[in-house]
Amino acid sequence: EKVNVAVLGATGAVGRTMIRILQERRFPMRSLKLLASPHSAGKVIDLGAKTGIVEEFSPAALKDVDLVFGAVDNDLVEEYAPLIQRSGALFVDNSSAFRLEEDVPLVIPEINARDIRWHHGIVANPNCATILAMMALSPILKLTRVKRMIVSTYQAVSGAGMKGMDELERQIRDPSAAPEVFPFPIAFNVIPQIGDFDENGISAEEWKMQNEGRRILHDEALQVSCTCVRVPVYRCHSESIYVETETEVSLDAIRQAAEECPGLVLNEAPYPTPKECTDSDAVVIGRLRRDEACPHGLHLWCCCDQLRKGAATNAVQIGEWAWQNGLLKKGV
Ligand code: 2RA
Repeated sequence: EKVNVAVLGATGAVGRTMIRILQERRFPMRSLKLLASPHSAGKVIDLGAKTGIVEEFSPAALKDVDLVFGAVDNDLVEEYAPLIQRSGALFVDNSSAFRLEEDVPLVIPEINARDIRWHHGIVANPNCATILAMMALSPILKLTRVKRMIVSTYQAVSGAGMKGMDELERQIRDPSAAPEVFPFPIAFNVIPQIGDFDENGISAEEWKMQNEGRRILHDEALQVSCTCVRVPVYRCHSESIYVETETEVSLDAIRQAAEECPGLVLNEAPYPTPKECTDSDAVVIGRLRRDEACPHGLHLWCCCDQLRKGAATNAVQIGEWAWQNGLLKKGV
C-alpha cells in the first residue's frame, strides 16, 4: 500500500537529494509533501516532471502523512519532532539531535536494520562520516571484531550544505573572498576542524564517529580515535581508516567478504577517489594493506558521496525497510 511522505527541509542540499532519491528508487509514495521552516515556505522546487511548492511546517500539514524525512538542523528538529511523533508518522531524522537517545534507533540498514523494529516514532540517520566508516568496515566485521579504529577524514564541503558548496566555488573564483561558513579559506586549503572543540581539543564531528559507531555496532568497547578534516572537494567524503582487529584476518578473506556486502564496492585498481565516487550510492574501499608493525593492524581507504549514501539514500533506505516490514502507521 502506498504511503504519504513528507520531506522536511526540502530546499536544502540534503532535502533536495532526498526528493531525488525517493523518485529514483520509486519509493511507494501516494503523495509527497515539501515542508520547511517559515523562512523557506513558498519556494518552488523542481520535481522533474512538475514543480512543487514548499509548505510551512505545521501540525496541520502532517495530516495523513505516514513518513517524514528530516533534513533540517537540530534547533528545528527539537521543536518539530514531538509534533511529528504525535501525528503518528515515522520521523527519519538526519540531524544529530536524537542520535544518542536510548529510545531512538541509529541505523545503517546494511548493518543494523533490525534496530528499526523498536522505534518509538523516530529513527536517527547517522552522521555521514560515521556511515562511511561503518560501511567500509562491514566486510571486516563479518570476519572478526574491530577493537580499535583510528580514522582521518577528508570531508567534502557539501557537509556544510549548499552554503558550504557555494563558499568553495566563490573562493576558487576569488581566493581573497572572506570565509563565512568555514573558519578559514577552504579553496586550495584543508581545515582540521569540523564543529566546536571540547576542552580536550576534540571536535564535535570527531566525537560523533566514536559515539555513533558504538551504538550502531552495539559494541560499547569499540575504541575510536578520529581526526576530521574539511577539504576542498564538493560532495564526496574520503577516509583513511586504521583498524586493530580482535583476531587476525587475511586481506583475501576481507576481499571475499566485501563481495557479500550490499552497497560496498572494492576498487584496488588502483583505488577510489572522490571524483568518480560522486553522485553514486556506493561506498568504495581500496588500499587494503596490513600494518607490518602489528599483526592485527590493517589500513584501508574509502570514499562515498556525502549527500547520497552519507545522508539522503541511507535515510530513504530506512524508510523502505520500515515500509517493507509494516512499521509505518498504515503499513503494507
Ligand atoms: C559535515 N558531517 O560534514 C557534517 C555534517 N554533515 O559537516
